[in-house]
Amino acid sequence: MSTSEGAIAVAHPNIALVKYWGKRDEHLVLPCADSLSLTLDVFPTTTEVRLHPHATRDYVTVDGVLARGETPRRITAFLDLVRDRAGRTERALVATRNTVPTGAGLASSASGFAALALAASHAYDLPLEPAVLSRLARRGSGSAARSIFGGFVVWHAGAPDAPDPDLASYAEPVTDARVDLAMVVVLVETGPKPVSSREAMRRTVATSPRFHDWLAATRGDLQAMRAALAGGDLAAVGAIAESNALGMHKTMENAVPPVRYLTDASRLVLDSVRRMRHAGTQAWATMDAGPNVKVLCAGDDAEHVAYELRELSDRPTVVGRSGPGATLRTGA
Ligand code: 2P0
Repeated sequence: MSTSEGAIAVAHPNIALVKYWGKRDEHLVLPCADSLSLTLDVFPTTTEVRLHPHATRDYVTVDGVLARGETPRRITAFLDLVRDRAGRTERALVATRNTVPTGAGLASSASGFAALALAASHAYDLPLEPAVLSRLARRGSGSAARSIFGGFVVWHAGAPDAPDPDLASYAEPVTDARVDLAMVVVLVETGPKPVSSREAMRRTVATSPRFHDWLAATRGDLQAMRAALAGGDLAAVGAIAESNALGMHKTMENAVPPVRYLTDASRLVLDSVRRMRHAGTQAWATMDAGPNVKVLCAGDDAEHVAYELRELSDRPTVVGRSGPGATLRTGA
């Protein structure tokens, strides 16, 4: 929905097959390397931005509860970017709802800032074309740049020596992918993250002796992943994604002090995935800044893989498939 004074937008999380881990510019949220993801059709975030001309500050509710601290601070900083560009000054009421199970650590900042970017740009009468919206969402949270688009998406880091590096770093759909990929999310644990991904990335860049090797490896993975998607090679997609995720975790585990998101329970799921693979099921794992494991498989195998993982891990599973980009909600 979009009127002169408010808009509602919906966006979904994305899971990276080739990860973003490390910024070269914190203020502009510019990554060190390109990344590539699949936007899912589960766990949407719905965000309403309504202008409030008489308010002296922004108000933010998350799932109906007034938010305090870091969340409203980041949202106000983001709205300031939109207001600057639109030449507007009104404060706003921002109401956001997630359907992610509490503490699932499932990229709610990606869906959250993608939905906020779309709703806020319309509320402030600043409709933006998708690549520009992606650059804007990036300023809220890097991975949000990718959730502007559906399906497979590549986020360009942009050349460090570009005349305006901000202009060069945006996401766009991968149009030649020929793989039907599903992701079975295994909800390993709930609870807050030990360290935010922002701080964890900062620490990894500054202290991990593996960081430069990680960058070289992930750049190679990106090229190989694009070829595997275009070639319809599911086994290569799965193998590259799993090795990229393990490499990212190893890199941050070598930071000082180490960043450890994977728990014993995560490692048990990883073992189950390996055993399933040895038994002939095409399945590979990826993990982000939290203990949950997402298991990649063919779309046709997803229900069977979800069933097996539920039996093996005794944890809930959710099947995610290729989902849409951020959309305005109409008729609200
Ligand atoms: C990714 N992650 O590519 C990587 C892999 C988590 C692991 O992007 O600091 O919330 O707001 O730009 O995007 C999570 O970090 O971090 C993330 P900021 P973001 O999906």
